[in-house]
Amino acid sequence: MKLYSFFRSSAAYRTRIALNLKGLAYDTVPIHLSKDGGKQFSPEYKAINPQMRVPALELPNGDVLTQSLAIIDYLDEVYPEPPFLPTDAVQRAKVRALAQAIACDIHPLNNVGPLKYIKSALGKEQSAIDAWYHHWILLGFDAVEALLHPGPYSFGPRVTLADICLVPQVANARRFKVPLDRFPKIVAVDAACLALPAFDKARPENQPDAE
Ligand SMILES: N[C@@H](CCC(=O)N[C@@H](CS)C(=O)NCC(=O)O)C(=O)O
Repeated sequence: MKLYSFFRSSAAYRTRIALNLKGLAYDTVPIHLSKDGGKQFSPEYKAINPQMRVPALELPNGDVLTQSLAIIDYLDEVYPEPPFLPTDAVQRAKVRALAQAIACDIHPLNNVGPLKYIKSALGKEQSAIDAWYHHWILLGFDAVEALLHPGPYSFGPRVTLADICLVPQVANARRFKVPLDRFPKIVAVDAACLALPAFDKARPENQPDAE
């Protein structure tokens, strides 16, 4: 398998964690999101992922999957061990809700494209962009903190999809110096996950394209 990835991309980070948890080997194809205006916009990459975003996962038969949550679902369906969702339907819904709170509500607001647009098209200063970034993470994390039941992972003793989404979002928050002291549960879950080799290996600084 080939993973089109960027070391700092949190959507790619989710996918790397999922691949590592399933014990699947893959080759990383780095797509630099800012060099030369962004390699994601090259015609070659657009042919791979018309959405011009990472990640994309190319399967051995040449099929290309996009959207980290869809890729992670695929991996969980095809490689069921260890499962990313609990067996109980209510717990499954809670895990998915936390994953979606991050992937659908928090992450899009502080993604590269929208931040670039605020800066160049709307002409905002970096301080305004940082304030925007902090605002949406803090608001989102207030809800995430209330939803978590660490034990030691987001929803008990097994890693789930919720952890796969949470850890990369915490990494983003730390990179942008968002204070995390009011989120003790988030910080504890993050630390428990990062102690696992599958999470550690997926960290941005451990990627072949890390800068
Ligand atoms: N919902 C998508 C988000 C993918 C995404 O937006 N990736 C970002 C990096 S984290 C990207 O490639 N951005 C490029 C751009 O906005 O130009 C997923 O989960 O895969």
